Amino acid sequence: MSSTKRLLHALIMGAPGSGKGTVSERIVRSFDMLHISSGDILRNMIQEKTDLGIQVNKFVSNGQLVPDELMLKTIGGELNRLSSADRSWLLDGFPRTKPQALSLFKIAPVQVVISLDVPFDIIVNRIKGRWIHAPSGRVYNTDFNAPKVPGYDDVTGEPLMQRDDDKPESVKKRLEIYSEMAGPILEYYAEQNVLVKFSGKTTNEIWPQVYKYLTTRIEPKEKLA
Ligand code: G5P
Ligand code: MG
Repeated sequence: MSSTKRLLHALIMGAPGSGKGTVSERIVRSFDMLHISSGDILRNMIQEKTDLGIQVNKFVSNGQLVPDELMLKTIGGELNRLSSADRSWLLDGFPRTKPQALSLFKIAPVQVVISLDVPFDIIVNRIKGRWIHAPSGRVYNTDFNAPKVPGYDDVTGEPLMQRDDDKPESVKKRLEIYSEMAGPILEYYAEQNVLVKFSGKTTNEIWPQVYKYLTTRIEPKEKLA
């Protein structure tokens, strides 16, 4: 098998609103990779009001991190499934703390960490216009990638919603937590030589760089439009 056909286990990191979900959607459209978002998993549990969903809701809706032990309970099964999956995958939103990174290393080491670097003042503005389709995790923005019919998902036609944690006070808290927590994790992955940083003010500026890089690691299923 040629090296470009090998399975790729990747993470996407970046501040809240930096475009992880948006870039991930483009990655899975262009490359045969599974996208697993810890935030989407948590929001689905919260919406379904499962026992774990009720426990995590108080943290998520206030913009706080879910404690590590509880987080591992919610996502541990998914990580074990990934470790034995015969697919390339892209994990979005996990790990968020050094202990989470160490747990992930034991279950499923990663070969690439895509780090998105977008200025915070730009992020605050774009989060105000975010709408999501919660069941799929598809993400829209009234200024950037508006749905075809305002308020409804392009694929299913179901109603879109705004996230509880997109209230300005929660966004501020999430950005503060990211500034505090991300450094040690980025350092940890830099030491492993798997960290690749992509900087820009818009997703359209960042995406071609990510696409070009990933083509050096995995065969694309479609050419960049
Ligand atoms: P999440 O769900 O992981 P965050 O806070 O890390 O949430 P978020 O908010 O989902 O990240 P994103 O995915 O980086 O942001 O960004 P996005 O949704 O793609 O883009 C943001 C908006 O900008 C969208 O409206 C998009 O359309 C628009 N946009 C994109 N590009 C552009 C552009 O170029 N221009 C413009 N104008 N707009 C653009 O985590 C949520 C919570 O879950 C818990 C925590 O409570 C967390 O706060 N959680 C965990 N807790 C502990 N440990 C973990 N591992 C956890 N994972 C989740
Ligand atoms: Mg996201």
